Amino acid sequence: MITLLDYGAGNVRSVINAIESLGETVRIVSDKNDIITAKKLVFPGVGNFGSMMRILRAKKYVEPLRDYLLADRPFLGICMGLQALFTKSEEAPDEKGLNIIPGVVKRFDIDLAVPHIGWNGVNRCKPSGFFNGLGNDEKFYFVHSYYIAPEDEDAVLTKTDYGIRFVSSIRKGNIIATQFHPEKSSVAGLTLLRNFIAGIGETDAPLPPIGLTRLSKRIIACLDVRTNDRGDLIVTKGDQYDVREKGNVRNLGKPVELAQRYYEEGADEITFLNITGFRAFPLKDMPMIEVLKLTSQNVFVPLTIGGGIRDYIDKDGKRYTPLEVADAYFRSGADKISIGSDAVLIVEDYLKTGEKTGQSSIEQISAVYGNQAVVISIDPRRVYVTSPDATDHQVIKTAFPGPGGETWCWYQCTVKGGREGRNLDAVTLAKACEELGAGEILLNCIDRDGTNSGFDLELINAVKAAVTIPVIASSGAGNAAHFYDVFSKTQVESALAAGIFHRREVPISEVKSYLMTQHVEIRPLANLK
Ligand code: 1PR
Repeated sequence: MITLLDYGAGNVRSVINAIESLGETVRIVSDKNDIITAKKLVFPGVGNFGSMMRILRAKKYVEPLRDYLLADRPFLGICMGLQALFTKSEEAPDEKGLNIIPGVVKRFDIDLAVPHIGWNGVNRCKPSGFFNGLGNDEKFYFVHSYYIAPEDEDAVLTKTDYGIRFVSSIRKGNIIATQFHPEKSSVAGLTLLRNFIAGIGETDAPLPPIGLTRLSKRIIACLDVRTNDRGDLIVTKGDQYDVREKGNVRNLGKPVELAQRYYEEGADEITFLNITGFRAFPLKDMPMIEVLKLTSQNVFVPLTIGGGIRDYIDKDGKRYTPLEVADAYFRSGADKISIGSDAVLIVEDYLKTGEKTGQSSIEQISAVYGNQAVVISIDPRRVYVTSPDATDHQVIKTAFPGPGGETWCWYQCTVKGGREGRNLDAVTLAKACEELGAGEILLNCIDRDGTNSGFDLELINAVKAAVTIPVIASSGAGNAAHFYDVFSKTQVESALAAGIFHRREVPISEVKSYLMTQHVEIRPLANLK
């Protein structure tokens, strides 16, 4: 029996599912006695250091946790569960950590995108049975803006490179904790969990040589989900956002089954977009909640869910905040939520006043779950102009002139799945969302969507240059070479595709194999057997 500390933020369901998939049962801590009586304690978490410590204090968990750890009983901390062990964090200078390992949690101050999101390697600094069964080139899923800096090296188990070399896991007696997420790291991560459950022994295996670890470019499979006219929940795919063919909504499969297939084929992440989520209250019949619950039982890579994350007032006048909608998604297995239409409306207001209200969905959700959990999905469409002076928007010079020979264009943000254009450009939107607390941009392009003609590199370069958070390139992938184009001609961290995967035109394995031949760093295909 594994005891799991759930302090209320983050995707604990994935950790539960991962542990249960290994044949263990999980008991969730409901009061401090559960910590005292635990045989093996797992403490996962994402989000904000300050809010985590405040919750732990309010629930009176701090003392029993410290007692448990000081008694050197089996413990696995994940992400915030690692950072909590330290003395303090730059993220919340007024809060004290558990101070089991002297040291500070620091914010990345590097020339690369922050958060550090994706699959990176680890350099082992001391032998440990925790890594039994794993090769040296395994990659694990990271998502964080802060890293631990222990005062001494005694407890350092692994280090990872991302702009600097930072400590990516620690071990002190029976206490082990990782900055990366084993529960989201496919088979390699499940192996670590199995080793923890079995009891981490020692090992005589020699330490592999220390090398530079590299963050992989991520390949993301995207599932646009909606109900068809018969009321079935299906994966669909549009051409420039038009999902109907001969009047019917295109049906490309079932969401849970397709997600499972992409996991097995080596997708580094899976995104579900509830494309008609703007119409109805998403918590009413909760189809996406069920999809997430079922998918996260067997899919151990990060899951993002978008569509309909905003404020709601139901027919009885009850108000639901975006945070409540997001809470339901995180509890059901999502690691990140994506906000589309609401982000446009938020930024329109923000630009009018220049003031952050703290009330928007972006601010509310990032304050609790951390910036890395908030993705902004942008649905822009090209608008040509004759010269930069012809508009107030951020323009780019294009190598693909418009119908009247125009060589300038801007990218108009849309809401409601491209149905309504707004007076806001994609570059300005992305910048403002970063200021408000978003952690990643999912950059679609309506002109390229479903066309198989390649990513819009001009749009991608313009947005990427405007932000310091990671950007996911989306729309237009038609073959493996298009992925190489986007990774070699832009600085994006990841690329997303839908149609070519759904129609089995280009499998994920082909994309990855091709990128490997071109020396693009990618996560090797998982061996799930
Ligand atoms: O506005 O917060 O409710 O979110 C709605 C979400 O649904 C947004 O993220 C929006 O992008 C998405 N969406 C709405 N309508 C459509 C539609 O297609 N009619 N899908 C839609 C957007 C775009 C991609 C797609 C890529 C790759 N789909 O994510 O998967 O373009 O496609 P390709 O590789 O086949 O070219 P809210």
